[in-house]
Amino acid sequence: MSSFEKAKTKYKNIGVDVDSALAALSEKPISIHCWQGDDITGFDSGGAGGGIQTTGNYPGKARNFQEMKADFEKACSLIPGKKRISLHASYAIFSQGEKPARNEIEYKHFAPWVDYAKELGIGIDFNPTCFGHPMVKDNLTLSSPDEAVRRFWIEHCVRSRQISNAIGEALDDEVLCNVWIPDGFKDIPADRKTPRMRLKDSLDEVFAEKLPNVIDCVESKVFGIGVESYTVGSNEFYLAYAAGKPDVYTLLDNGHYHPTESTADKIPSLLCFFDKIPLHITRAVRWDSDHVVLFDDEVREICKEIVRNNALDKVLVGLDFFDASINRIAAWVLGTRSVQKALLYALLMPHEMLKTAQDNAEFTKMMAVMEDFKTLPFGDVWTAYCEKQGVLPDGEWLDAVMEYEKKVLVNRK
Ligand code: RNT
Ligand code: ZN
Repeated sequence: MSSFEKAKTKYKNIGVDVDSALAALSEKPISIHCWQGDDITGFDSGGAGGGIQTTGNYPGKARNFQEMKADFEKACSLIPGKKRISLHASYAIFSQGEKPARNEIEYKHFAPWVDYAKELGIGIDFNPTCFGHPMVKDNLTLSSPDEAVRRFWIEHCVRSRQISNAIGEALDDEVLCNVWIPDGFKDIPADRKTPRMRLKDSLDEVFAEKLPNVIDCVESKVFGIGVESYTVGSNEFYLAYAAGKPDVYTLLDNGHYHPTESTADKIPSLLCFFDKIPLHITRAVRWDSDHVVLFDDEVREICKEIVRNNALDKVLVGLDFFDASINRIAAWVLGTRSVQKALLYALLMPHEMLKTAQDNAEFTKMMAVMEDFKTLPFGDVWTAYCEKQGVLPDGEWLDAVMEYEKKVLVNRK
């Protein structure tokens, strides 16, 4: 008997069917963020900013569309299951001599991405880029008191939604369009409400047009570097905003809450009221540092909540990390595979038995079953999944990345 067959029997003994877990996992798309490929530099000379930053200077980052495509494809070849690519507006592709402002971008600037997505057979998600730009004034965009600034970013977000819709039409798909803005103050504000009222008005304009191929969402945050004291788009603000708008959802980024808050626990709360929950899975080390996602407790808890609430089709799983200190392709592969591992881990749990135990107040049984589950042969199931999906298992994929680094990345000077 192979180790996989033995593992299957062990899971069967606790009432779990491994084959259906693997089938469910293979159907769940993960939206992989393009910005890990070049440290959020983008193609329109904007770069990061607005309280987010990469650290590190690992050689070989993608410098243009061609290089990013090649790198992303390399990563995809080592990642099992379904994928999507999450684009930022700053990754627009302009033809020679053309340089439209961010409030002038059009679908045609993303059509090459659509061709690429078609080639790979993957979907696209989209993000307006409201940072790393001279029109961010005094750390404000959609909440700015300067009407020219506010209008500029409203136009940018409107265009981003229209582009998302056109991408969705071209791919016969729905495109998640996520609005995150860096707006905030470094020091104690004198007025916390007026900027929020301006943001509310801006969002109303941004979301005014109904677009059938777009899933709209807003992403809150606690603080950023340089904007430590106050964030206009706080959790309460956006949660209330989304609750009042039937077509706007609130995105959970697990780096955007106070360190002892559980993002996993927010999922079942939101599921009581929303039919979709977009996620940015990241790893916050002491702050929203956006380290590469690992197969750790936090990610496992998030995935347990997705799976045990039968919400695989409701929770839109996206990634958001940017580490410039390690091989960027390995970062993509590790981060994505970690989330998939956590989903598989959750799919292998005997949720019905545990829920019944909870209802029967059998808390001793609950604790023991959860604890014993941890030493079941999960690794054998994951390895078998990688094999079935035709991707290298743990312990082998890194060689492929290193070979690519030697052949391709080191030549990028
Ligand atoms: C910033 C937000 C946001 C960005 C990306 C690049 O704190 O998490 O999602 O990381 O849009
Ligand atoms: Zn995020």
